[in-house]
Amino acid sequence: EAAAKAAAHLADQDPPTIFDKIVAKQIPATIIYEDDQALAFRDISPQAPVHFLVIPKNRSGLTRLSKATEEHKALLGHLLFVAQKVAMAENLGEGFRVTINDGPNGCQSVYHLHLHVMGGRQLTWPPG
Ligand code: DGP
Repeated sequence: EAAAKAAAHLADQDPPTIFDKIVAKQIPATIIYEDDQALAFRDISPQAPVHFLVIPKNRSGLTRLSKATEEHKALLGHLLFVAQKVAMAENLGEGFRVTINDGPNGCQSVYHLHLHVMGGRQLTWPPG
């Protein structure tokens, strides 16, 4: 209870992101999955034939993965579960990649936690 309040307070202090506007349906996005906690929509700059993002509707302090606390564990698990569920619905049974960019070195550009899910072609490794 106290931890949830602290997380909500922190979230209030984070500036709104473009993804908050997508959650609020204030700007358009191609939404392909939605539940009470998560939203999945197609990336505006796809790096693979299928490239979508999975985000928590309420960031609750999760501007980036490295801000995660014990209270976020269930939400993080849920986002990963949604990633594979939507990947299967997108016919990515041959395989796909889930990526989370964290911070400057991780090339993160939107500070609202998001999972990239990419597939639909042979991906290569290592990434850049
Ligand atoms: P990252 O670098 O990990 O923070 O990735 C942010 C991703 O978000 C990037 O692949 C492009 C995508 N993106 C940024 N703005 C928008 C937007 O307004 N709509 C959609 N659909 N995707 C966006």
